[in-house]
Amino acid sequence: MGRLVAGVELRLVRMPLRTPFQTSNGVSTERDILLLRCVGAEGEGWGECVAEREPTYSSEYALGAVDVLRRFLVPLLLAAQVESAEEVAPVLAAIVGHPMAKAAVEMAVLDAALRRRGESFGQFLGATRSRIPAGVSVGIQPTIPALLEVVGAFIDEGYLRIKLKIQPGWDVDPVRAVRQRFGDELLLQVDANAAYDLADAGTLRRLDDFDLLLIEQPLHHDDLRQHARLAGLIRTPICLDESIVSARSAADAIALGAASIINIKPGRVGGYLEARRIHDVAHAHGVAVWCGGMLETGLGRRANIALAALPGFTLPGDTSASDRFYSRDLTDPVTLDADGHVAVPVGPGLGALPDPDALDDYTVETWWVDGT
Ligand code: OSB
Ligand code: MG
Repeated sequence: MGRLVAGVELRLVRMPLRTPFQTSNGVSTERDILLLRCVGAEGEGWGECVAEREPTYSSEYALGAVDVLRRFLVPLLLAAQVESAEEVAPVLAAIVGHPMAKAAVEMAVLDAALRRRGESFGQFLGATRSRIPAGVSVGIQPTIPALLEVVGAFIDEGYLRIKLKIQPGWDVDPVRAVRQRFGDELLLQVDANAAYDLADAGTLRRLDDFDLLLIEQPLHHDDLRQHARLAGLIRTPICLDESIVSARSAADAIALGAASIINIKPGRVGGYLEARRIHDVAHAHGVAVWCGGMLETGLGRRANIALAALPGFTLPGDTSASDRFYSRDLTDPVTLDADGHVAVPVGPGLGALPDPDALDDYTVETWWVDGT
């Protein structure tokens, strides 16, 4: 067999969002996404780096990922002549940090390896379902009436769980309004993106009245101990996102009582293999997990859906359809079925490729890194 990876193409794409997406970190109107295509003797594989344009959700950002990939990670990958995705993380471990950049490399190698042997992401990861329930993440809106309209439209489309972004000043009132309008049966949760302090426990406790599934990342990334304290002060289960960067930190968070639920984002934890290990650790401890999102294209979206079909993913994830964010995706769109589920892809690898025209239209810049 020829080499799995002979060269790597990096491609920065810029995709307009259908509507602005606002979180406690700021508002975005377009998404910059770095794609990584590894090219080998018998085919190619695609990876998607979830780093955003600016380092507001994590310390990584798209052009920073380009730099560390070109300078360090891709040369290491090419020199190692890997033949499987399992070899990637050990090869890249010499470089500290940069999990999103590393995850994109591993994803591309995994896609190439799986396409070569005709296996899907879902088969490889251990998916046990052919479709999964879809949730949707709803940004901070200008007014409560606007929020009710947006949430109502998502419910009409079939979404089975609503997540509201919150921040100080946009928390108790919007949550109450959504609960009142859409009823007690609605699966509802909130995400603070680290916008609160332990001193805000009084405000956060007021959310206990609304029977939320969970509150996601109320406090700072590094505040594991304080999340554990907060868990003793409020009834709403605490779910961690930003704080969980590896299977090790997941084990720590569980042991400390800082999280009773975990949001798994493969990019944040260095890839799909580490994501599966977090699933396994959490599952063994009876901690529920769900699959988060980072406004992925149809590539990363499909990989996330495959992961979310593992047995420990017992809560609906941010695994929405392509048209949640994009009028025109890079790939065939991911769609919702009649009862609010998305299908686990079945084709080899990711089960889809970018459409060359869409790719052309969205590309801002490309770089080629080869082994010579
Ligand atoms: O905290 O989950 C988050 C988007 C970008 C950065 C962080 C987050 C999010 C989302 C959107 O909530 C999830 C999605 O639907 O892709
Ligand atoms: Mg989050």
